[in-house]
Amino acid sequence: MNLDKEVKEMTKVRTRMLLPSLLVLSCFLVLALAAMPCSAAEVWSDNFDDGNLDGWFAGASATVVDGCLRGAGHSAEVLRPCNLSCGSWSLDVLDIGGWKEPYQPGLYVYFMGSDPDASLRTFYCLRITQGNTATGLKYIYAITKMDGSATTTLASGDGLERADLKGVLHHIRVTRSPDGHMSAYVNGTLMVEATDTEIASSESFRIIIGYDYAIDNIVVDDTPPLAVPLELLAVGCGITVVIVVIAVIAKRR
Ligand SMILES: [Ca+2]
Repeated sequence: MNLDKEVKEMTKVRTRMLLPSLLVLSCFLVLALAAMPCSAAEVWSDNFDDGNLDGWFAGASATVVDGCLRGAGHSAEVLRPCNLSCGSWSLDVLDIGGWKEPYQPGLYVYFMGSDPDASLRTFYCLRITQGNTATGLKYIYAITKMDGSATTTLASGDGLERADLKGVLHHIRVTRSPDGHMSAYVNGTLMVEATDTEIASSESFRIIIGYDYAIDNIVVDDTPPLAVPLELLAVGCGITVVIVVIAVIAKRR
């Protein structure tokens, strides 16, 4: 047996020895991927295209205009029963202007909250306000908590600096995982995240909006957010495919 042949034979033997563990590893990866939630489970949604606020408890200044929820006064409040504590809350928000009008309250999305009549008030809220920068304007996103006695800011993050906020469309998605990790994405970009488990249950979904905003396409979904980022999932899939291909080639030799 010449040296070349010997090296080839040794490589073959080594690959064969490694095969069982590679196959077990790939099986684990495939099973892990299969266990990931992949189908959306909508709990409720409203696109306001029916022109009304049926299903909501709405303040007098809340209204529907052109298929969107609007606040006719300085601020409007809408609320509906919702017991979701893990999953996602999505909505589209169009900034329709009125920037720097007096009494502008921003936009508060209380994605988890106690019954408004409860003696002990609790909530987690995505608070969107506006701020000045050296050359323009920006949105400021914060996740806040009311634990029954005081409101605290768990985390906050700044949005992009812009010359003007009027006409900006945000697709907002807030997620909360079973371990209390909350993330707020704006047009797919993570803006703010925090982990808190003090409030474990919810009875209501509530929004307070100023007249600057038009809200549409609210979707509440109980699919737990992915514990593993999509990028890592893609890498996992890639590794599995490579391992399977190596296994097949080695077996055929
Ligand atoms: Ca609509």
